[in-house]
Amino acid sequence: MKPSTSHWGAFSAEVDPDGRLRVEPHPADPAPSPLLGNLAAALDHPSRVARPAVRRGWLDHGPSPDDRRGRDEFVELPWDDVLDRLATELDRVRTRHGNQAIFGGSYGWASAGRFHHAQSQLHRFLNTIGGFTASRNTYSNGTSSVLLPHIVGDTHAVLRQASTWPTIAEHTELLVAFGGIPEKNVYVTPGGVTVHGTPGHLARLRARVALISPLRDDLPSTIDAKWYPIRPATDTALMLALAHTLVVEGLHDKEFLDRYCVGYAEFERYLLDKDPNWAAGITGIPAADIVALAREMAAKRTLITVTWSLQRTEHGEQPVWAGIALAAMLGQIGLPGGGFGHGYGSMGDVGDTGPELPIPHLPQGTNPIDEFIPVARIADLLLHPGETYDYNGETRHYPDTRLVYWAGGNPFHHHQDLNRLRHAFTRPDTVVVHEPHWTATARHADIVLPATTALEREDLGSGRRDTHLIAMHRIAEPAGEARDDYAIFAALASRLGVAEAFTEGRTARQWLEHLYNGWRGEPSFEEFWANGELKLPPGRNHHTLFADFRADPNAHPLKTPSGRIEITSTTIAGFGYPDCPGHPVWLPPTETGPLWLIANQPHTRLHSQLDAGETSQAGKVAGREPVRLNPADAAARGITTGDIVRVFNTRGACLAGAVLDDALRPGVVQLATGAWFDPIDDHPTGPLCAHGNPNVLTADIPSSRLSQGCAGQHAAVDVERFDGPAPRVRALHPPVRETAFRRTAQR
Ligand code: PGD
Repeated sequence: MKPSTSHWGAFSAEVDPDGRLRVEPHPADPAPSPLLGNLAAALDHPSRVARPAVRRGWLDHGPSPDDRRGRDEFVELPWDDVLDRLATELDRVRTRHGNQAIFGGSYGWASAGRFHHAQSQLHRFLNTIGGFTASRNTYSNGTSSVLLPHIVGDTHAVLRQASTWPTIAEHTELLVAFGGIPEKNVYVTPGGVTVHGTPGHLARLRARVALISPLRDDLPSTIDAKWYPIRPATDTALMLALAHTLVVEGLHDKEFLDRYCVGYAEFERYLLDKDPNWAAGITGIPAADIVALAREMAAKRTLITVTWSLQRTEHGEQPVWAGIALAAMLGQIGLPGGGFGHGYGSMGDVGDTGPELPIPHLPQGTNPIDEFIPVARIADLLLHPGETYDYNGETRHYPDTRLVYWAGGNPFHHHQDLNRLRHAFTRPDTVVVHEPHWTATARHADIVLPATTALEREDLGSGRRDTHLIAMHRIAEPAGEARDDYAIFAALASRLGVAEAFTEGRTARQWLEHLYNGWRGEPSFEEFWANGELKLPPGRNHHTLFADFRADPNAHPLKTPSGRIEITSTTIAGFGYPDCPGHPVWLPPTETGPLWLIANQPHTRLHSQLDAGETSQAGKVAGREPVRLNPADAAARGITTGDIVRVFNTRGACLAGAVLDDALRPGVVQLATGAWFDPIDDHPTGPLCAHGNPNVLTADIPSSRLSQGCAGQHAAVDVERFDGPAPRVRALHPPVRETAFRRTAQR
């Protein structure tokens, strides 16, 4: 067995003599992730890209905008031929249009491994050839990462140095969890996680938990909680009514608000008519429950947590900002077990006790081009070159993009309104994708280069707050003709005359040694590699967010303009954005519909990764992604568990497999992200995704003009039983002749 790691946990693995991948979780892991069951598909699934492939239209007619992308056939060609063509095209674009015409934002999680991190490889390569238009922020918390600097100054502290679980377990008496603490997400940390501590911490919670979510299972069933089945997208109204109750009953901490905050008076004036009856009508939570919860919050050591999913919505700034304002009114920010937290249950490292250490990484060099887009504006970039948009107080414009280069991400999974994205992808001259699998993004490219998976190469693996650095050994030979992203870029760099600048003369193994030695001298690289891992020094068990600030706000001011928590921000007010004014406000969603879709993270895979894997496939219903409905909504539509249903709105439609579940409040349906997009253009009911990708339904609108974050978590939809002949799901089969891969162990 050889050691390796993934975003969802460390493991050792080997290929059996009969060709089967055997995987064992790391012995120190008390709660291994079920997603390890997907790994075998990373080796030999027919969806692997076996050989370099070029789209027929691009090959025959050359680079140009083309609406056949995603509908055309592919021609497999030898590596050298494709690399020659691609090098020529990169040179044409940078010479004729300038490097800003290359979009290399290439968002995506790719796989664990510090050196072969696909996005870093791409950025280093593009920087070496003169730069590219980049992307900023993330789909995870792109709204908060723009908002928080204005409100509490330090995004890093909130997102990465949250109060730890042991501190919460010991001190918190009441945990008010907006969005809950969904256990499925805590198995995942970017880069890897060796010891999954959070499930154990959750089991040890002593606090009473108020679960505020439309989904009852947004909290482990072992936790005894009161469920407040709130209407989606209305948490801000509930927070404002809780704040209102604190004010009218004199339960707010005036001293804390005076000493540690600015702009409270203006917010209090706004609160005057936001009483519990007003909020009950919006949220569906009875006014008496709101009053009782506010009183309990004031009486107990209370931690307010808001998941990242709540900011992945239209007006996503508001629940984060209102949650901070509410916590400030309770006056417990900086006290153990009290205050505010953001992202518990959104990611494995939030509240974790592992060390926060710099981990070796591939230097990306410097991008000479200063153009960027907020990451979720990709379709606007391609559709509206030259047009202006607002972002965090700036007026920016979209550069004219001729070439899109993607490695390690799947925009046809992660972006919203996929039919609009398809249209946007007709615009560039050339689209290049490195992928291990024939994902929808690969199918919408002109040039598809087969990339190895982490099991097929050597690397260093460790995540934020990981307890170990893992020597990721090669477990199997590359599938087909797949090459490492590094090898692909090195070959292109050589054709473009910058080989030395890109590789610095090192092989991949020499890079690993170089990165390791630059990070740590002891033990030697050879020893570390032979051991298979290095245990990192322990982190801190107890930590309270903003404890220093609370102890002495003058010695430890926040990095906001005032040095205090900005309940009203004059900076944001000064931007004059109606969709994000100067303090937290209630802004209703612009869409309404018979049902409200929650498009959340799946529990059977990470995003769209390894949808072909066993764990992911075992979760499908009628061969499609499961959509959960409340039994009352299902009965009204004549739907029963196991039916194929059509989920639709004005933007698009998808098929899914129905599951009836009273863990959803009535009026809510839930369809996780990540089923590989399988578009059918000419279906009699209109275009649809046969497989159940919810991003055909979500709106490609920003959370607001402030952050331009993605709003993919929600959509107004309806659902009907699908009685006709159901189209076959083709997404897991390659668009070229199928290759029978044979797993072989690495010798
Ligand atoms: P992944 O499925 O992880 O999704 O979006 P992201 O694009 O990161 O895609 C990673 C891709 O990289 C996979 O296709 C994988 O095969 C490929 N890959 C893996 N290893 C390698 C490698 O070594 N080299 C190369 N070249 N490729 C590799 C995730 C994004 O989706 C995120 S982070 C969030 S939080 C968003 N969440 C939502 C949401 O809540 N709701 C909706 N509706 N939409 C969302 N989209 C966002």
